[in-house]
Amino acid sequence: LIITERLKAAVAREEIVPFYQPQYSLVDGGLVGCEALARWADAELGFVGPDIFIPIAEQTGLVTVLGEQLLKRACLDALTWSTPDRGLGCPMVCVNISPIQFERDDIAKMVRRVLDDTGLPAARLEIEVTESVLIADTQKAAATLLELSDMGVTIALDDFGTGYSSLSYLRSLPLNRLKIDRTFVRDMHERPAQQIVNAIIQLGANLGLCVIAEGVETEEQRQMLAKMGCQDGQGYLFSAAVPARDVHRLIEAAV
Ligand code: G
Ligand code: G
Ligand code: MN
Ligand code: NA
Repeated sequence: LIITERLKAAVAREEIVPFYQPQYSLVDGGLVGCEALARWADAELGFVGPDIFIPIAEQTGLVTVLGEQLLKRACLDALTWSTPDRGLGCPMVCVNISPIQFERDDIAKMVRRVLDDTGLPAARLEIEVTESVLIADTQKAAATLLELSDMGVTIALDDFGTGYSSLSYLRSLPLNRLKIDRTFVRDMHERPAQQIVNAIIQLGANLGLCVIAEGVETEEQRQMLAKMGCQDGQGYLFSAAVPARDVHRLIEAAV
């Protein structure tokens, strides 16, 4: 298949790069983090979305090399976000790890290697996993997350509330953050979704987890979330993912 061949070449040339979507505190407006989202512009195929090429990378095994490449790039980019006067106040970098990659590779070892190679402090890195990483081999997944956590890397549970959620994960895993799936935020004008969002926020608060809402698109949603006590938000209301070179503008614009 042509796309697989193009993808192979793009990975070899390191043409797939992270863009960054900012995450803001709904309390004080501060820029708390940037989620790395893979972007590929191919000379022949044009723009190809990660929803297309990540699954292909998973099927072909390319995801191992691509995943490490993107993580390394993200760590190097994040190092340029630190300004001396801000110190630890500089934004975290949040990187998605594919469930397939999580299952197949030794992710803890890979992350350790990348942190050592780049010199990014572990505390600046957040790894985003979905609940599906816990399905195949819960014991192994838990051990890997614990290893990451012991390094000082923080762990976010992505797309929370969809998929095969089991609340027991929340007490047995070293999680730092829940990301409320954007479908709930989208439907928040309706009672049920609003109640679910509220319940997740309360759950997070009771468990000492930070909660971030994904897919915040309207001012109304932002205000509702803030009123409900949701710490952070991310979405088109604030910004779509931007190229690495534009992140400094987001840093300067934030309060
Ligand atoms: O950025 P966008 O909304 O188009 O992303 C579509 C999907 O691809 C999302 O589910 C997102 O989590 C996933 N995705 C984007 N970038 C990466 C990445 O670097 N690694 C992995 N594993 N998934 C990614
Ligand atoms: O699965 P994950 O949560 O990593 O997916 C992130 C995806 O969500 C990216 O593809 C990103 O482009 C997309 N995204 C980011 N903000 C918004 C938003 O406000 N609305 C919608 N519909 N998608 C968003
Ligand atoms: Mn994500
Ligand atoms: Na998500």
